[in-house]
Amino acid sequence: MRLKRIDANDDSATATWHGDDAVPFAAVDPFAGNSGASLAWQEAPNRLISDVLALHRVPALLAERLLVAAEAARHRPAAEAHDPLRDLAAALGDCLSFATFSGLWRTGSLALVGPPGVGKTTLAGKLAARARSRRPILVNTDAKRAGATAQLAEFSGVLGVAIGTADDAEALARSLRGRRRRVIIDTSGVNPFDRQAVDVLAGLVRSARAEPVLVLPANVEPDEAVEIVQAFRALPIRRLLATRLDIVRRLGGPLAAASAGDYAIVGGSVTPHFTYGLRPLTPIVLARRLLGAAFDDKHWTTQ
Ligand SMILES: Nc1nc2c(ncn2[C@@H]2O[C@H](COP(=O)(O)OP(=O)(O)OP(=O)(O)O)[C@@H](O)[C@H]2O)c(=O)[nH]1
Ligand SMILES: [Mg+2]
Repeated sequence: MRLKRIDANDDSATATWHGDDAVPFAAVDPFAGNSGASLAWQEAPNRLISDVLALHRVPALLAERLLVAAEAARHRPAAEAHDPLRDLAAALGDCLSFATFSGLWRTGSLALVGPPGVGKTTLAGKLAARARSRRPILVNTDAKRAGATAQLAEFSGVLGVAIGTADDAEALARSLRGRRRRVIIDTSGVNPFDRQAVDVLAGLVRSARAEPVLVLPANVEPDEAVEIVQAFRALPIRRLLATRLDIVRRLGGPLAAASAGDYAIVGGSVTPHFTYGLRPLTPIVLARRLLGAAFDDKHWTTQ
């Protein structure tokens, strides 16, 4: 399979041109003839990466840094010729930070924080399921909201984990005192632009001595993602988890957030199920995903 770049002036392009919304690539069968203006990416590797980053709506400054790093990777002595995947992975590794799922437990307690409805509770279930033999306790900080406790209680029944509730910082600190087990605090979604709500959340996380991990949906709009990161500055967030990777093609939002907050990208969720479907996002996985979306529209599966 080759990559075909669809050009505004290219009448023979098979896909429709929608102005700014154009999909800049189409995969073409190498045996189907050379009717269109295929991009010979071997001769223009940076053009390929630059177009792929544009497809994902990666903010201009970050895209520029990635391109410079990819160019440098290409000229490393050991680099193989014509390997945009490795070049992009190297660039991602140079320009962004990455962390593992196991590293999330450094402080023993995690607090999943983020805007409402982004998948925090579902992720709490997945993380608990992943911990297997060292099952953490799930703590809900949203006991007042109808459905919130019920949702966590369902997870707790299926996963066999203990749950607790704590509505404020003091109750949370009290309920965690003396605990040796890992704890996942499922915080209630806050409007990032409500300063007071963010401050209350910061107090809650501080009192629990938990590490706040930002949860964002993979389809968050890049500029919006940067503003959310800025709005959450009151919290010492160092890591990022993405949700809805199964229903999203463009990843500019999470990349913009990771870059703006200097967060380490850990991984993400690829299904609404709460018992499975976590995937690590390493530089090579991310590069494959970025290029894959441009090459052949493949979505991640839950397998
Ligand atoms: N397709 C898909 N859906 C997801 C994923 N993660 C969560 N969801 C769905 O997103 C919706 C919201 O998920 P929750 O986990 O309740 O989100 P939340 O952040 O806890 O929401 P609040 O507590 O209201 O702030 C649910 O319908 C989930 O099934 C995912 O990775 N992929
Ligand atoms: Mg929730």
